[in-house]
Amino acid sequence: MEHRIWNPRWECASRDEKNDVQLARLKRIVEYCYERVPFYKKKFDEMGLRPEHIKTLKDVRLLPFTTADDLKDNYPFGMFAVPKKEIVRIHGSSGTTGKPKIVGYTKNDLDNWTECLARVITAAGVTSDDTTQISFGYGLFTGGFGLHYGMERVGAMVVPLSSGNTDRQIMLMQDFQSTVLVATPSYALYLAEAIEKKGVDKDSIKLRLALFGGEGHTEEMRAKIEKSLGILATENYGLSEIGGPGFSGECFLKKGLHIAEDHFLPEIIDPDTLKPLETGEKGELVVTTLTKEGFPMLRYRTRDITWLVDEPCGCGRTSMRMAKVQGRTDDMMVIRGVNVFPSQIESVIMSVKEVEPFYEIIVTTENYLDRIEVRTEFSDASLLDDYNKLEKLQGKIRHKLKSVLNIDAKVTLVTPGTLPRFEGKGKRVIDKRTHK
Ligand code: DLL
Repeated sequence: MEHRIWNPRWECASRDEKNDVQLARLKRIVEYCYERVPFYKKKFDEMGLRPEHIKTLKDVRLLPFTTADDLKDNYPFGMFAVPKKEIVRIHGSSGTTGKPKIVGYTKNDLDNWTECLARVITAAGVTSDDTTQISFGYGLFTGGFGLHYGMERVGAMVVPLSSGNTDRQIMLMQDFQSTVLVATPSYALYLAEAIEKKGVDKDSIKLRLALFGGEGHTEEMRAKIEKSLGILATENYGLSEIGGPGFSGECFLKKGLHIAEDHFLPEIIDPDTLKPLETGEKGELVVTTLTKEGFPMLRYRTRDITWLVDEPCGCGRTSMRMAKVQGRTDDMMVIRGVNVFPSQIESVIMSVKEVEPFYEIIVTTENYLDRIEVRTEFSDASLLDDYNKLEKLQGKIRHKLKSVLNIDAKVTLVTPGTLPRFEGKGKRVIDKRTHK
């Protein structure tokens, strides 16, 4: 198979070359923000900081952070750097409650965004021979439109199905002989299950690749979906605040997500002390956009936990990579003093062969203590008639959670098909605690 690099000029540039362009762009964007965004001007003035203080790349550390609250406070258009007239597209965060975080794109922003996606898409192995089914929601969510335009730029045939209506998705996937699926891993899992349940002839499905994004998933979960759909799945990452997907994506080697360093400057910080961490150290990803005109961001705190890898990849790209996101700082649950990420529970569940890859985590307070319940579906329906076996399996999972994560969880096994399935991003943690 041919493995193309969309833009070798930038994706294979030397570290020096990249640092030079990053520094020039950093200086320019800092000045631009200072002049055009009152929020930044005020912050700089309060700190006694002037754009000319930025002399090296490390000086990015002098800049103030930007947080989700800053976006909220300036809702909807307060942080735009150009008049509304120059904005040609709006997108926003996918949260379902409260006001969305709104971001705007100029014509150039859309062009750069599409370029970044063309890189991610090509790195995943998509070519102009592919037919791609886009099962991300189209709308304020950046996933649908972002991947859509990127696919078109690469020359793939786009089937813009959006999410939901699973039977129809399967029918059209067969009729159009789709070769690529773009979806959240949760939706891909749902689709895979539906294909299985309907008894669809596997030979009538021509999928070979999937591009997952919009949420994390464990390697174990990825392996299950890959096996069930008979595909290779790569993942890509981004967030609305920095423009959506296109920030980073895996190549077919799946050894970290390649970052578009000519458009973004990544940093890792300690989320508690806010101190910068070195390449390879795990912490919170912070991103400065280097080329955005409509909605530039200086040191945006993503809340996503990862680390950076600065070594050339076997695919030929030299880009800085980020490790698969380990979780969000705000997803971490402290259960009776033990830090637990939902992804760790997912790993344990995925390693138990007698259960389905569906689960739910319910956290409550009982007598002032945190209590965690993990619900998952047993695979073998005949277990319903055998209480002893069911109890034994429950005990086995409970023991595994205890030995791997050191948490004492209640494990509830439920009938196959009863836990929620998701058409977009999954929501598997229900935290009912009064004090978190
Ligand atoms: O989810 C952008 C996107 C769409 C990325 C499609 C990739 C593909 P938001 O709705 O603003 O934007 O949500 C951003 O989703 O901070 C992460 O916590 C999470 N996220 C996105 N991609 C990944 C990933 C889009 N590959 C938030 N792994 C981010 C883990 C991810 N988490």
